[in-house]
Amino acid sequence: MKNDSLPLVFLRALAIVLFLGCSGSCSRHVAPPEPYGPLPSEDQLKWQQMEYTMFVHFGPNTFTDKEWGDGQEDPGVFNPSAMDCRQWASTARAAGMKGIILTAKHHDGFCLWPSQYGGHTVRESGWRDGRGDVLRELSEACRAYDLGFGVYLSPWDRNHSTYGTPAYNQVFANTLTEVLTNYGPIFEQWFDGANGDEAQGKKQVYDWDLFHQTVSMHQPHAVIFSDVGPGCRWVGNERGLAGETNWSRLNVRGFEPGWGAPPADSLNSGNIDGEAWIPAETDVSIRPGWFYSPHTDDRVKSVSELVDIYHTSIGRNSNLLLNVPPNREGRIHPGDSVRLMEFRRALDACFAHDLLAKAKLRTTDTRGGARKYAVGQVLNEDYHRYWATNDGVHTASIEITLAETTAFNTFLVQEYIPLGQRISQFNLEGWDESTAQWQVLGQGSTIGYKRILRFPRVKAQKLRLNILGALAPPVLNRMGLYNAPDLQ
Ligand code: FUL
Repeated sequence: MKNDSLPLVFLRALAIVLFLGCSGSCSRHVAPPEPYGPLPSEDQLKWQQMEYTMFVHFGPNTFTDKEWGDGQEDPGVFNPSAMDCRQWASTARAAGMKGIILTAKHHDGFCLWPSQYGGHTVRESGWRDGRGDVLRELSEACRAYDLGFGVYLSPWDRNHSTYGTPAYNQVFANTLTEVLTNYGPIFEQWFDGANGDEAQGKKQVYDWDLFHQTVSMHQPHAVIFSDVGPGCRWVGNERGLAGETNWSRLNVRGFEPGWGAPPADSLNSGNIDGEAWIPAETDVSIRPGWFYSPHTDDRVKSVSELVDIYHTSIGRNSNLLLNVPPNREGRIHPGDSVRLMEFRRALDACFAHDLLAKAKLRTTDTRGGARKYAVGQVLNEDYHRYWATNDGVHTASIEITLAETTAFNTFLVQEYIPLGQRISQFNLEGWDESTAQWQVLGQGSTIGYKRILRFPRVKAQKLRLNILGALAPPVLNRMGLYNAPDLQ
């Protein structure tokens, strides 16, 4: 055995002394902030982190130029000539989307899989000799491209003979079961509340409890979308606009999807005192209609419209579900896919280079003075590291000093929502050298999972984020600063 030399013994002793010293003060345990209000489940958090997904409206309406089929269409009209779900998936992937939600059954009742609970399906269409199954092809394509697969099933069914009778609820639950048990994991179950035939004398009282239980039983991780969640909620319009104030909490007691939905402004802005965590999802189409029509080939939204939608949805604490309807070949039209790639490039050009990478940050408050909650955590890529303030501190500032005077026009900030949504008012200021004053560049109310402020380009070296109001001590896990190039 080799003898330790004197300096080595000395160094070891020093290390032990330092370690013991540190375990007293350096690693002093400071408790994390108490959670505030209702919280996202793990599935809701994963869903929120997907941010951007593709909606696909496809079915007989694709071939008939209709938005709402009446269910009397000859199933033979459904006949895509060059069907290719892998093309949908590769397009979604290249566009930066994280999943695809398909209209497995729209209001016309036509099933895109050969359902045994009805006679109005791909089987009756003759497409692929009646042996086709769009759900099979798309679920496999999504797996191949590492995308989540979700389904929209309309409870409103203008074809099924039992619709309008109590028996229909079980038929719908059986139909759901078929979809939820045959195509692998479903990340989102999309329910619209339409009950359109009520006006025409067919009143269906939907058994929402049965529908939700069916989803929970077969796909416990699926996030359920509807006007009242429970997983995520409709944003209250189809124009791509989440509320400037947008709480991920909603009061749902006494409400139900469709006619009994919460008021549009609650859907749009959530409720500050909402009893359940039900974040907003913004669904909007890249074309004027939800279904493909050759008449809208030249009306695909422009890049600047799409960038605006990005900012009024993802930039306002909402997920974006962008509808891209396949054409009569069963493929995404080249005009739509080119536009999606241009949109992607515009987003990358904005967000690729974070100007805060080398910034110095200072704050008015750090929880327990602990490094674990230091303000530098907002530059850390680890989602679960965050800056937090002491209990009772509901207003605070973060001062940012850039390496040099820099031009920018976009600011991003994220609350650490596993601990709830807290901030109710904030602004961003820039230090104006010429007047030696702080100048307000942008302001907002809620932040939530993600908030992005856009403002006219300025040059500054110093900025200040002021949290002016919060329901509990603020907790931020991300900040970013960007200079988005002007769109052509
Ligand atoms: C609504 C439907 O009536 C529209 O046709 C479309 O599917 C939209 C996404 O949801 O409830």
